[in-house]
Amino acid sequence: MPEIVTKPRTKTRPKIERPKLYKVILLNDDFTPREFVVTVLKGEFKLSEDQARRVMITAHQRGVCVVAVFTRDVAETKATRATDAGKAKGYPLMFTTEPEE
Ligand code: TYC
Repeated sequence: MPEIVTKPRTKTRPKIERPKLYKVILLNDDFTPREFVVTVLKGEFKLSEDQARRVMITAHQRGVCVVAVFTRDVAETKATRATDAGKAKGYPLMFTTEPEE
């Protein structure tokens, strides 16, 4: 049987930077129906009924609420799609993004 000779790894792996993360933030307004906000949070951000209600109520009471955190592209795409879902119904519902510290 031929011997299997493995040489120790000498190459160093290049360090991979962790991508910066972005928060998607829900803003309160006086017009969008609560149920519609909950529906958008479940559909676009895959929140459970319970999570969606808590996020909606927090934004309603405090003015804003962090919905979730993603890489920049995903955060911006979801914020735009969720804002557009409100716009399509004539609501001023608004999602923004901001980088994490
Ligand atoms: N404030 C809205 C109302 O009373 C409900 C609402 C909650 C709208 C959260 C937006 O981000 C929001 N109908």
